[in-house]
This record gives sequence, structure tokens and C-alpha cells, in this order.
Amino acid sequence: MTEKLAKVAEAMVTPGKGILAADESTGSIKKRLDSINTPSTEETRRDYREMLFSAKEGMSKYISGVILFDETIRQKGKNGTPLVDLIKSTGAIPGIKLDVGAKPLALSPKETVTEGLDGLRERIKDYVGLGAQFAKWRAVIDIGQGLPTHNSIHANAHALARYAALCQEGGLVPIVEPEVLMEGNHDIDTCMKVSEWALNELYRELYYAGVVLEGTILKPNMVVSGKDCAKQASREEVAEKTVTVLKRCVPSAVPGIAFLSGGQSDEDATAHLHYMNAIGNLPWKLTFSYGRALQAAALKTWKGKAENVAAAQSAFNHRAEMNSLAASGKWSQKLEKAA
Ligand code: 5MM
Repeated sequence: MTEKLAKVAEAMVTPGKGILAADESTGSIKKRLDSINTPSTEETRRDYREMLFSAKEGMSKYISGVILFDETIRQKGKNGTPLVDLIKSTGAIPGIKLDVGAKPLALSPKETVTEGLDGLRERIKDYVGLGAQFAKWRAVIDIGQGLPTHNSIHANAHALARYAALCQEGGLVPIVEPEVLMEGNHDIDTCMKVSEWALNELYRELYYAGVVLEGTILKPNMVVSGKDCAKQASREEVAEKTVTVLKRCVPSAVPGIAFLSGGQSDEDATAHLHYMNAIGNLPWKLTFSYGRALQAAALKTWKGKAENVAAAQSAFNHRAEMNSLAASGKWSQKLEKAA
């Protein structure tokens, strides 16, 4: 089992490929569709995701896996082909979001703990039957006055470790995602400290839970200045501080790290990944697992209209290609502009 998990994890971070996070819960996808004045129905959500998954070039060349929401893993495309089969036909691996969201942490109302552990063993069986080979669980850590607390860092790391152990027992590779949010006016060094704290706690809990690191993928935030911080760190500083924290906290047994974009602009998310890979000589693969930074341009181009599908797919292919180059340290602003 361990060998099989390690093989899937390796495939998820195939050089030059990354993961498409298309697991927006019903509330989040509604917000995305609202932004293009498209109603959120089972059909429009399906059409949107089918448009992405059938972007042949982008999917087959640059995408190793797709994270799905419960509704999507059960859906069929317009011609009756299950979306899972469509994804597999591009060579990408289907995965599933297993958490049920970040809920208020008892006695610490400004913080959250991610829920979804009840009945998880049974749900995993169900998703394996539906074709999932990996899973995702996102913990949310907020920076603010007196935040985060140790209680929130610990509760979230513990839940991530219990989820990861259940995944491996059931045959899924767990993506562990402890996201330190960009929201706030904190500086980059505060983000660095909190990220280091959250990652240290996470790897301690994974160890206690018996999780085999070779069969896991880490999905962290990058170390960045808070969105409202007056001094925004340069792209090079983001890359250097992120790599420093990862080297301090993430064992080299972890095959790969696939970043979230967290609300960065498309180009920042690409550039940051590029500068990290340009540092070179890293013990793990560094790639992308973006939601917004991979989808934003395609969503805007699609506008909910069938006649825009081809143009939206080109926008997606382009973004995926730029991120693929960044995952190999070969991106440049010039290439971005040329396109
Ligand atoms: C695609 O967004 C994912 C699901 O969000 P909700 O559960 O809030 O609806 C999210 O977990 C995502 O996988 C990561 O945050 C990465 O997405 P971004 O947009 O930050 O790259």
C-alpha cells in the first residue's frame, strides 16, 4: 500500500505539471459564477468545470491531478461521459476534497477549525469507488491581534493528521493544506513566523498519527506580506523566505509541495513559484495547486457562454503553461508578455 501511495504522490508532482484545484464548495463556486453574471445551477457548474477539464492541451501537458468537490466527482459531461473519465483521458489523476469546511473554534470565536472527520472512513471508501486517488483537506489559519492561538494551530494540525491517516488507510494520498491567510496588514516576517509554527506543528502531528510522508503532498501558502501591509515584499524575497521556512520544517521524505495561490494575482503566483525553483537544489519538487490563479482568466473569458468555450480554454492553457514553466524555474516575464 505504501508503495502505491508513494507512486501516486510522485505522479502528482511530475516535473512540469501541477494540480488544478477545482473543488470550490457550493458557496464559493456561486461567488465565482456571480462574478460573470451566471446563475449557479448544477448544470452551469458542470458546464464550467467540463470546459476546464476538456481543455486538452493544458490538461494533458501541464496538469497532473484535479481536486474535485463531491458534486463534480459524481457528474457526467454533456455527452454522458463521467467527468472523472474525462479527467483520466487527459492523463490527470482525479482527487476529492474531504473536509466539510472551516467552522468556528469553540471558545475562540475569531478562529476556525476544519471539520469533516465524522464518518470519514466510509466516505473515503465511497470516493475510492468513484475513482479518486488522492484527497485534500484545508485548514485555515488567520493572522490578527493575538492570533493565531496555539489552540487553533494545534487543533487544525491534529485534524489534518487524523484525516491524512484515514486517507492512507483507505488508499488515498492526502494533500495536507495548512493555509495561513494573506488577509491583514501584517508584514512578511509575521507570515514567516506563523507559517513556520503551523508547519512544525503539522509535521509533529503527522508523525504521531503514523502518516507515511512519502505518500503525502503538502499544499502550503507562500510566505508573503499581508494584503493590506504598506510594505509589500519583492517576488525574490517571497521566494527566499518561503523556501527558508519549508527547509526548516518539511522533511525531505515528502515528495512534493504544491502551493495554493491564496488570492495572489495570476502573475505573482507564477513568478513566486518560478523564483523558488530558480533557487535550485531543493529536496522536494515545488509546483502549483492553484484554484483562482489557474482559473481566473478562463472564467472571465467564458462568461457562461458556449461560444466562448474555445477562447476560455486557450486562456486556461496559457496560465497552465506559464505555471508549468515556473515549476521548472523556466518562466520569464518576457514569455508572459509574448503570449
Ligand atoms: C478552489 O478553492 C478551494 C476550495 O475552497 P472552499 O472550500 O472555500 O470553497 C480551496 O481549498 C483551494 O483548493 C485552495 O485554497 C487553493 O485555491 P487558491 O484559489 O487559493 O489557489
